[in-house]
Amino acid sequence: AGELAGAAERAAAALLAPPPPVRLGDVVPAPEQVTPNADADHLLAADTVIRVSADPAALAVAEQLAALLRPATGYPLPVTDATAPAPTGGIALDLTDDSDLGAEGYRLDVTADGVRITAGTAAGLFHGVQTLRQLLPAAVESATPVSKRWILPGGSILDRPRYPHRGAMLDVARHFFGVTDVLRVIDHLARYKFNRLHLHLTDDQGWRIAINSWPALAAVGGAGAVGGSPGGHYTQADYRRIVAYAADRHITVIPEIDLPGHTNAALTAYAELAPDGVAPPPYTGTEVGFSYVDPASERTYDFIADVLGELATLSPGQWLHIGGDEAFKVPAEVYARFVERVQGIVAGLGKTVVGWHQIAPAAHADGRILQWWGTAGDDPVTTEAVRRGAKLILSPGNHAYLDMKYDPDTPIGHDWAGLVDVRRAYDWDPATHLTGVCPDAVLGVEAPLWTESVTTLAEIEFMLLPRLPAIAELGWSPRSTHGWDGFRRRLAGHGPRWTTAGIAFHRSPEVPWP
Ligand code: TNX
Repeated sequence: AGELAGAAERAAAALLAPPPPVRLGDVVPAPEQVTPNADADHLLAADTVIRVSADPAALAVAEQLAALLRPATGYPLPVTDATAPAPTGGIALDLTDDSDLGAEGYRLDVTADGVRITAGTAAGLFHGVQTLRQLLPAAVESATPVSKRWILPGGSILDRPRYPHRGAMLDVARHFFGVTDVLRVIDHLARYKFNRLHLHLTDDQGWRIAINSWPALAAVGGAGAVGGSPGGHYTQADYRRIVAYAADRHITVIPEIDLPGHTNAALTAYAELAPDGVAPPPYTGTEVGFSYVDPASERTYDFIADVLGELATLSPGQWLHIGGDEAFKVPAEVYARFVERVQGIVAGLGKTVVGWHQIAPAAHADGRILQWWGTAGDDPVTTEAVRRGAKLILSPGNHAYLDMKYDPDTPIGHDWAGLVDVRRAYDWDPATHLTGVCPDAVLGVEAPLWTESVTTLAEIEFMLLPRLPAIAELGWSPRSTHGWDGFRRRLAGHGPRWTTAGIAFHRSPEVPWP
């Protein structure tokens, strides 16, 4: 009986105990270098001030930091110019020309007297702010004031990304997701230091971006979705809003117009693009590979030049994604010449072309990027394209696909590339994944979410979390930090953060959630 009472007491004590303090290294993605100093914890206070270099982009990051911290702390956290007289301490955001930190790196120093984030760019400051956010208690995610000791663990972090391309893809064609849903996804990407959002804007089931020169694409081609769900499309103003919101979070949007296949929606709007000149009916199923725009018609290339031209104007980023996957009905030779022409159109617009790895057989074009989505880890055609100069983004279906089921019981998603649980999403190395590809050719990683079976924002979040942070860590953290046990322990601390922020996620049994 005494033993039982002891156990009950211990359980009660565990319930009453404050949650364990966040440690300096408890960050996802894992930072490059962490140097804790147990004697240097810093306590935020009601009179904490945020001081920032006099630079508009840095000032914007300071305002974002204040906006993150104000709701839960209830502190006013005024943002002031670094040169203005202010009490010592507080939080300082410093832009310096320290070239060691690169385009996205930062340094974070926490001492008893104050907190300082140093970076060479506003993007670096922004990533530092994401780290700072994770170092505060999970209650910082609360939308309303919480009474807490807002303590930051003392010490220093030096952090830079392993890869320049850290992306996620959202398929808004199979099911349409409105602007506010996309903005919320961007928020999730920003937390984990992603810097690219690839939007799969067109497919057989829907055309989701208004094109002024071909208005029926969106008006007619955007009307439907998989399973008869409501369709929809972004006006150009909507799209600009997404691009601007992403840019404010140092994320570049990469628009994809999938060509020559996956084009049934376009053909429903413009029969002249169809190989037989007949508009097909709208498609609400989930088969692939049956549709294509007529590669033998000059009108097709006018259409492509117009569409990509408008998108290039709307997209300040460097990249246009031309799809290229699963054009099963187009003969290989015809397909290669088609891709070469489209690559030329993209180059003519001053942009860099990205395509799924099926475009590999086409001739090299300056700077072109292939997105690998295979499951084999070995493909001579892709290897050869890389030898001719192509760069690679890695999205292996059996590790990085967010539409794969976690386990046999996952209610939505696919399993053609196998089940992708959190460990499978995490345990691979982009540098060595594709046999015969030199590590220098790898630009980074991308996690695609196809949405044949995903219909709501909550379902998007359920598929993203907790796998998105796994892909984030592969893209950001040096390989020396890689380790499943450490990762799942750090990841576990994010469960309460998501819950507090009202974000749905999959409580994977592989992760020791508190
Ligand atoms: C293959 S991956 C496709 C998509 C599907 C996806 C489903 C790729 C480039 N093409 O059209 O949505 O599988 O997992």
